[in-house]
Amino acid sequence: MSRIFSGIQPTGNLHLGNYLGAVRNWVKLQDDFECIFCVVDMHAITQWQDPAALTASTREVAAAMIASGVDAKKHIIFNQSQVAAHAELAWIFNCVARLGWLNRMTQFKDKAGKNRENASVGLYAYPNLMAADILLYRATHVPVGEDQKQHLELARDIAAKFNHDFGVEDFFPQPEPLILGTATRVMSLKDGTKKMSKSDPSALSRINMTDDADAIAKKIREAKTDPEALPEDAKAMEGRPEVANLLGIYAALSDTSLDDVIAQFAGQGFGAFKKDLADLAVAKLGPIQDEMRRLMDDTAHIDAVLKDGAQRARSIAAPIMTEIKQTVGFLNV
Ligand code: AQP
Repeated sequence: MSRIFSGIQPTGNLHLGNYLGAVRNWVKLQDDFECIFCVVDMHAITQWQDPAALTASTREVAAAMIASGVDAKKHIIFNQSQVAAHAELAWIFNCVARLGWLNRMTQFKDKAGKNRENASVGLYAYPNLMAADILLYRATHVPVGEDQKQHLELARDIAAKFNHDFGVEDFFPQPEPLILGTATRVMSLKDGTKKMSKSDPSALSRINMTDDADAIAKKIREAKTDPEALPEDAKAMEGRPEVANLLGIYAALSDTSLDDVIAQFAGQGFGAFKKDLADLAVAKLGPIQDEMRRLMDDTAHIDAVLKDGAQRARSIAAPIMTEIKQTVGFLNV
């Protein structure tokens, strides 16, 4: 069976975009793939994280996966730092990847911003760790959003260069991107040209997975729109990114096509639509959020799930890591 690796950073504020763009789709992949889902805490610390908040967010992301329907017995859920081989392989890949390759990574430029000199070395080397995450398990498929495509390309380049440099053809597979038709790119509720993001300073820009019904309704009510009525067709939506975003969220949450949602609300005002959208979001997210809360109150259970997952992840990784070390020429591995 083909193997999937995918991850989410426990950087706080897990949001509707993480759910509709990632976790919800993972649930659908479980029947067709062997899945390894990782709370990537080592990626998270490439930017400063308060230690207690990191611990809490790690549990929150795991709870969201379980509450959304990921089967932690059949598949693997664990937090990255429990499997030391991620760091070991990332170091080897630091020595395989070329500076020129990393210099081209747009996410580093975006995240480092103007203060590049002050960014951590970890943020710069982040794509090498991501390549290690995937290749440590010889994963064949990686569900990726647009923003991660460039990093996956880099993982493919690293795999090919390792195979070539050490004369081990096909040792690492070329991991394939899994572009999911059902994945929705959710944009900020305050700016339809920016993706909904954990790190957006405006709390009103995103719906957090921990928001209650009132908070969800308030954020949708206050979401940016424009003075026009809702569009009559998809063409009339052009140049109205905030409107497209809200309609897209409605379509994703109701599992209907965007065209059907446009037809349903064509010509109406935003008041009634926003109320319907808020009711839909509360109805769909509510049961998941209730289960998340229950799980987060039972930290011993979440910790046990993550420990069990890590143990199984280690047992897949260990023989592959031994082979990698032998290939590199490390002694007594
Ligand atoms: N707005 C989004 N719409 C759809 N999918 C999204 N994802 C993130 N934001 C959206 C998907 O969620 C998964 C986990 O993402 P991540 O935690 O690795 O970090 P990210 O992509 O950098 O997410 P954020 O929320 O934007 O975090 P910050 O603000 O810390 O950078 C990925 O599959 C991602 O595509």
